[in-house]
Amino acid sequence: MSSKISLTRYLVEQQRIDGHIPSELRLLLEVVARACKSISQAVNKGALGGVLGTAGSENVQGEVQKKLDIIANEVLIEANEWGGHLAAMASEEMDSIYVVPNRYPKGEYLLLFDPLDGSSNIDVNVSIGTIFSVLKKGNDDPTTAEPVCEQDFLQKGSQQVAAGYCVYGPQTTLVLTVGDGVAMFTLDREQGSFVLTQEHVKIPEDTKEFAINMSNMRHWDEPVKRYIDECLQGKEGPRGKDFNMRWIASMVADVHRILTRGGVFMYPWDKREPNKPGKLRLMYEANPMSWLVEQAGGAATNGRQRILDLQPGHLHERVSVILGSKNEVERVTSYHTKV
Ligand code: AHM
Ligand code: MG
Repeated sequence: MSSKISLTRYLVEQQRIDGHIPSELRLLLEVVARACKSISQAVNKGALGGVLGTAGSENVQGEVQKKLDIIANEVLIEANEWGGHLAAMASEEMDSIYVVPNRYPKGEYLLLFDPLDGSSNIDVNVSIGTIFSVLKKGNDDPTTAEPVCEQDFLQKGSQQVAAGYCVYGPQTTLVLTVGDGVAMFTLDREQGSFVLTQEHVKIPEDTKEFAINMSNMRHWDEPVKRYIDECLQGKEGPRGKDFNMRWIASMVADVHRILTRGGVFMYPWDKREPNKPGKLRLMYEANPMSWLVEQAGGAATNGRQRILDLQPGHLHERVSVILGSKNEVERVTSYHTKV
C-alpha cells in the first residue's frame, strides 16, 4: 500500500464516496476505535499497570470477572456515553442495558460489546480482544420516541449496521464491516492511529484446519462428533486429507486466524448443560463475528439456521456457533439437518 490510509480516512470515504454510513455512525466507530486503543494500552502494561488478576466479582452469567473485564467495560462506556450518537449500550459485563444519562444528548444507535473476550487468556499473556456490534433503535424520531429499553436491542443480527473486533495480540488490529466487505487496520503505536492494512478480506471456501475445544468431545452431539471424527481420520478417512487443529480459547483470535487463512470454528451446543443453547452469546459475540465472516465470503450457523436470522429473546442469550470457511460450515450444518 503506497500511501497510508488511516481508519479516519477510510470511514470518511465510506461516508462521502460510497454513502455507506451516516456521519453519526462514522463518529461512533471512531470513538469505539479510540476506546480500543486505550484498552490496548492497558493490556500492554499487564502486571506493570496492575491490571491482571480477578476483580472479585461475577457478571450476570455467573462468570468471575477479571480486572481487565471491568476496566475495558468502563473505558467503552466512558468513551461512548457523551458523544450524542448513542441511545444505549449493552455489555457482557452488565446485567441490563446502560441508557445514556440525561445530561448528554442522545442519538439513534445502540452499541453492544464484549469488552474483553477470551478473559481466561489475560493473565497468561495470550491474545484477547474486544467485540462490538451496532444496531439502530427502531423508532428514530426523537420527538415521539419511547425511552429506550431492552426490547429495542432484540433485533436479528442481519439488522446490524456495523460490527467488528479489536484483537490485542502481537499487533493490535481492528477489524470492521459496515456491510461493504471486511477491512483490517493495524495500530501504529508511534502515530497513535489505526492504519488500513488489508481490505476486501476473503475467507477461502475450503480449509484443512478446525478449531474446537476437544476436551468437550464426550459431551458433543452426534453431528459434531461425526464431523471431527472424519477430520481426525485424515488422508485415510472419508475426507481424504489431513486436518490441523488450533484452539486459542479466545474467539477473537480464532476468528482473526480464520479471516486471515481460513478454517472452521465451533463452539457447539453440548450435553453438559442441555438447556443452554451454547456457551457463546448471540448478540455481542456470535452476531458481529457472523456478519464479519459472511462479509468475507464465509458462513455462520447454529448447526441448523443462519445465525444472523435468529430472533433474540433476551440480551444475554447464548447460541451454538459454527463459522468460517463456507464449504466446511455447510458440511457441519448438513450433518445436523440431514439425518
Ligand atoms: P469470555 O467472553 O468470558 O471470555 O468467554 C468466551 C470465550 C471465547 O472467546 C472462547 O472461544 C471460549 O470462551 C473459550 O471457552 P473454553 O475455555 O470453554 O474453551
Ligand atoms: Mg466473550
